[in-house]
Parts: sequence; C-alpha cells; structure tokens
Amino acid sequence: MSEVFKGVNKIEYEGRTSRNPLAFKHYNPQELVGDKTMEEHLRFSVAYWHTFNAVGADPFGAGTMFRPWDQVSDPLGHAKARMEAAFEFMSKLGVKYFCFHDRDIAPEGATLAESNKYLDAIVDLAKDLMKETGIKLLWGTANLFNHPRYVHGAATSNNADVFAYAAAQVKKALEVTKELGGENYVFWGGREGYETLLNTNMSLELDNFARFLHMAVDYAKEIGFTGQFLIEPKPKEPTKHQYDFDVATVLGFLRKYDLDQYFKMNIEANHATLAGHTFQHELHYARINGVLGSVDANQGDMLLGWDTDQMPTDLYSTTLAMYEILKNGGLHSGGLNFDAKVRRASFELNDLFIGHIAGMDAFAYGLKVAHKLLESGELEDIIAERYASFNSGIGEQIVQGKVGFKELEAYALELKEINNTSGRQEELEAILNHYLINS
Ligand code: XLS
Ligand code: NI
Ligand code: NI
Repeated sequence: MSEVFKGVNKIEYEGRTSRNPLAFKHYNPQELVGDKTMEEHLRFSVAYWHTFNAVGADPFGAGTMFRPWDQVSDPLGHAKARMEAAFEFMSKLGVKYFCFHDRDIAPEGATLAESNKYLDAIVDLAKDLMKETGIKLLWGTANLFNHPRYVHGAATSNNADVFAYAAAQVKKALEVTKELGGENYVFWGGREGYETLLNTNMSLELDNFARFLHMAVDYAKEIGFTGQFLIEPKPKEPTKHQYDFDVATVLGFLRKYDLDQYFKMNIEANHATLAGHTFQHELHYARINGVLGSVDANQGDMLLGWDTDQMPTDLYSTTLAMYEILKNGGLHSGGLNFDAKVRRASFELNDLFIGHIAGMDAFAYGLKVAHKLLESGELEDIIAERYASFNSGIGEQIVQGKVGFKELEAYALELKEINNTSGRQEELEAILNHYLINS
C-alpha cells in the first residue's frame, strides 16, 4: 500500500513551548532522565487493535472511522494493507514496540487450519516490516473472547471442546510471538469469569484455568520461548465477574496453583479503577510483590462504569505511575502499551497521531516529575519518619519477631500515654503539586 498518513512527517520533539499538535512537547527520546534515556525508561508500544482495527462503533451506532486500509476487500489483502499502514504510523510516531492479538493482524478463517495459514502469511510480512523499521514486538496474545465459540469462556468454558480449541489457539500464538521475537506473552482473561453462580462450577473452572496456564508454561519451555508471561487483571466486563479481578486476586490464584514463578502482571489503568483501586495502588501492590511486569497505559472516565480505554492524559496518574515504575527499577522486558483508543468522534486519521502524542507527552512529563520527586527524597523521608517507631525500642523488637502478646501486654501496661502525629496528607499533596508545576 502506498503512503497512508500523507502530510505527516516523522513526529519531532519541539519542546514545551511548542503549540504544534503534531510535535512532542515533553517526549524527547534521547534526553537523559537519571541514567537512562526517556526512550529506555518509557518503552512505548502501540496497541494494534485499538489503533488499526477499531472503527469507532459503539452499542448504539456504527463505525465512524473509514480507514484507507479498510477499503481493501479480500481478507488477506486487507490484513496486509492494514499492517503496512501500521508500520508507517509507528515509524512516523517513533514508537519502537507494538502488541497484537492473533486475530487483529490476520483474519479468522473457516477452520483453525485456515486461520493458522492466514496468520503465517501475515507473520512473514510483519517480520519484513520489523526488520525494515527496527520496530519490535512487546507482546503477543490470543483473542479468546470475540468468536461465538467463546460464549461461555475459553479455558474456563463448561465445554471441553472449547478448552481444546483455545489451547490450540494459544499454542499457535506462542509460536508466532516467539518467531517475531516477542519479549512477553499476555493472558487477558477475556470471557474467563461468570454471569451467574446458578450455572457455574467455579471450583472446576479455576482448576481448569490453572491447568491451561501450566500447559502454556510447559509448551513455552518446549519451544524455547523465553519471554515473560503476563496476566492482565480486570474485575468485570465482558463477564459480570472476571476471575482475574485485580493484582491481589491474581497473585493469590498464581500462588495457590504454583504458577507464581512464571507470571508477572500487565497492569491497566482503566482496569484498576474499575476494580475500585487507583492505578498507583495496582502498580504498587505488584511492585512490592515482585510482579510488576508491564503496563497497559490508558485511563478511564471516573463517571462511567465501563472500560473506556482513553488516551492517558491525566498528569497525576502518569506521574504516580512513573513513580512506582522508577521504584521498580523500570519495566524490564515490559513497556507502556497504549491500550487506548481515540474517541468515536475523533475519527480523522490525524487524531491517531495526536492521541498518541498526548499520551506520550503525559508519560514523559510524569517521568520527569517522578524522577525529581525521588531524587529529592521528600516523600520517602516523610514516610520513613512516619514509621520510625519500628526502628528502635519495642517497634524494633516487633519487627525482629522478638516479642509476642505476653511481652506486648507487659509493655502496654507500663505505657503512660500514646502520642500520634499528623499524617500530613495535605502537605504531601502540596509537595506533589510543587513538583508537578515546576518540572
Ligand atoms: C481489555 C483488555 C485487552 C487486553 C489484551 O479490556 O485490556 O485489550 O489488553 O487482550
Ligand atoms: Ni489491556
Ligand atoms: Ni481494557
């Protein structure tokens, strides 16, 4: 396909005073923040499904986005045209990674064998384009939720034939991810959950889910796929109750079934807020448990109860996310994947660039602020001081496991008074604002 994004050149960094919608104001890939460049810290990735497959349809209306690549009618030709447009877009944007589901890049055939054949043809093209552009695969995954066969779930379906079909699909997706040098492989639960307990054997479904993940781990070993396995928590949607509810729930599941050594988490901002948590909470909980793997960078709308997958532009959220990521020593093999779509009314081609630029700038600014906050140590110092009672005396004895209830009772009986000090929340919020405004 010939050039699709005509009139758009490579997006450049123009600095914070620029008003050019097609330029970065904060994301300056080679700028050092601490000992790494912004590009190394942020590891941005474009989500194939939202950016190249979505047409702007919603439950009340048809698509609004008439993309040039969607005008090709034969299924394989369409997939190829879309992929060429995708690499043109990503090259111009300067993003070094992308992510996909098997069915995003190639069409579903009449049979599994035909679907696999389509996928192979597109993977060949992807390989060429990746070589030509230097763009890499952050992660691959299998779409186990769209086709009607997955009506009752995939690995947690009541129907063993569906379990088998899903296994075959993940087997192929793992092979393809390996072939393309994917650095991670993601499991998002799709329809792994339930609508009503009146028809659900939850115990069997969870055991089967664990069996499925063990099979994936075994097969990855067999074919020599060394990428990181990730689970993406989400509390609801499409099912009423998704099994991978949040980081804490998934962690408990992984530990119960001896899967914790193989999996980390892919944490999505909008899924965090749907679970009633902040994005920072989920990142923090994963970090302190050593399972912060990758991020689906987006944001929800606090007034809506579903996954709106908006471009992340909230600076508080990106700053506190980068704070956790820096404290994690970075994302390692993970990245910041824009699992985000432009709004239905933002249907012009340039909106795709503008949306990503807004997200990249918001994370770049968040990175700068978080780095300064950490360098200053202001928040860290206040927290350390707040827990100082555990550094000496009775607190130290508690932490070291040297006392039990009897010793603590004896100590409490002698206590004259208990002195608490302020939690200083407003002061801390003002410090955060200071760095947000002055970075
Ligand atoms: C859906 C999920 C999905 C995963 C990939 O809500 O976020 O897009 O990231 O399957
Ligand atoms: Ni996601
Ligand atoms: Ni989502």
